[in-house]
Amino acid sequence: MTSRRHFITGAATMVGAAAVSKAGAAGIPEAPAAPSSTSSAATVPPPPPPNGRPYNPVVTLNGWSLPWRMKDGVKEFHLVAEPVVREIAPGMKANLWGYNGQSPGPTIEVVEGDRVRLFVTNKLPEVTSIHWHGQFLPNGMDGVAGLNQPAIAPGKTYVYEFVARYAGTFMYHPHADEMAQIGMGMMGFWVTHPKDPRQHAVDRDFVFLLNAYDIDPGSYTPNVNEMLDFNIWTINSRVFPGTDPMVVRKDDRVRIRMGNLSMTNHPFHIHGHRFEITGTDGGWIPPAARWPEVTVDIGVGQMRAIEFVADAPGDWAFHCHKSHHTMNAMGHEVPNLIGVDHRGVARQINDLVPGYMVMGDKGGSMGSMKMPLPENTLPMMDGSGPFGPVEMGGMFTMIKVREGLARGDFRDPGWYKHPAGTVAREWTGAAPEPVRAPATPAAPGEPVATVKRGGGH
Ligand SMILES: [Cu+2]
Repeated sequence: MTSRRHFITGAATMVGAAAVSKAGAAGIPEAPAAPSSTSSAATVPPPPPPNGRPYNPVVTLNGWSLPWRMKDGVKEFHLVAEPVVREIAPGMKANLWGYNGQSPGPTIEVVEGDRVRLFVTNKLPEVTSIHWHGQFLPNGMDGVAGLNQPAIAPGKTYVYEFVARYAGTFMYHPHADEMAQIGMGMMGFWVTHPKDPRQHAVDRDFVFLLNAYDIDPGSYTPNVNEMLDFNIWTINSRVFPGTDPMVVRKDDRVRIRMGNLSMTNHPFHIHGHRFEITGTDGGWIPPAARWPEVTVDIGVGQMRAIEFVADAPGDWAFHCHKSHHTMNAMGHEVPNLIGVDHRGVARQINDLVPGYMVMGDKGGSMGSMKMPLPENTLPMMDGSGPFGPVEMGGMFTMIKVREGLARGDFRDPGWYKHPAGTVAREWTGAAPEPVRAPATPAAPGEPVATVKRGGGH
């Protein structure tokens, strides 16, 4: 990680604000470019703050935190709204809009009480603005174009300034042509750390945004006029197996902060542990008001912070529980053919369309099937684990709990090595007689009901 940290520091010297006039540029900080802009989308654990009040930095999954310049006691950031290319997962790239070379934009980290100045340069072909979701600020800094400020025209730079009054978790996104701009990936995370770093302290603090795209198989650019029918369900504009795992040390207290800027809710589910919801974008929840959960539903425009003690070693799934949200593009709009014997039909179609393949008459399991895909398209379920295909895509990642990791070591430790006798296995001896519900199962040869898939997300 050392080399990456150096790269971040180095990146701060890369001037990205070419569109800004020379006179203006002297007064505003450089706009650092994403350290992993188009070539990779690796998680960049941020270094401790170089100046200002101390805090425990968060780790943005498959993302990074934006460096600032301290000027006369004010933290100055420079965001550049611009088109970006984001690798969604190996094998698929998307033309998105984002900030400073990446979608989502970089995470902004400040400390309660900090005076913050944010320069926003518009390099998009249309007007934009930024709304600082959840912040308490002067009305004219709230970023709703037309209501609180004029829209930022292409090529122009605006400045926002306010005090980060309360510790908590927030987001930022445009409030101009939102359907297009949020649908193209314009959003970012904002964390205001407590003044006292011991308050709300955890060992590892992860953040990510939930977003979604409608990208037709074989194409690169999202359809932004889509209202409901998205087909790429992403964690920070990445899908499994492109999502990094959250690596934690056994017995660490872990926080995961998730914000939802997609157009539907996402019930996120943890395996092997239980958690408490400790924060929303409205603030921290008092300990006495928390209860145990294993799934948290995150509504549109909401943030939830969950906390747990990672006391169970292993590779634990962490994912949206809507099953079509853990699939990629090719999993959508496919008819359900489970239980239908269509070998004869397939033969006939094969005469007309060589290479035609019957999908899913034994269930949807396609982890071991290899079929031709349009270019720049991900298989519906992908990724392989130590025991075979994982058959997951979309909003899916893992929490990897390991003993003896160093503080600040977020490197993927590989697959969990299970102690002998602790893995489910094939049973070849005599098994107890199964007890069945009294309903009669379908007799062989009887027609089996089929259900049309697709629509209604
Ligand atoms: Cu979901």
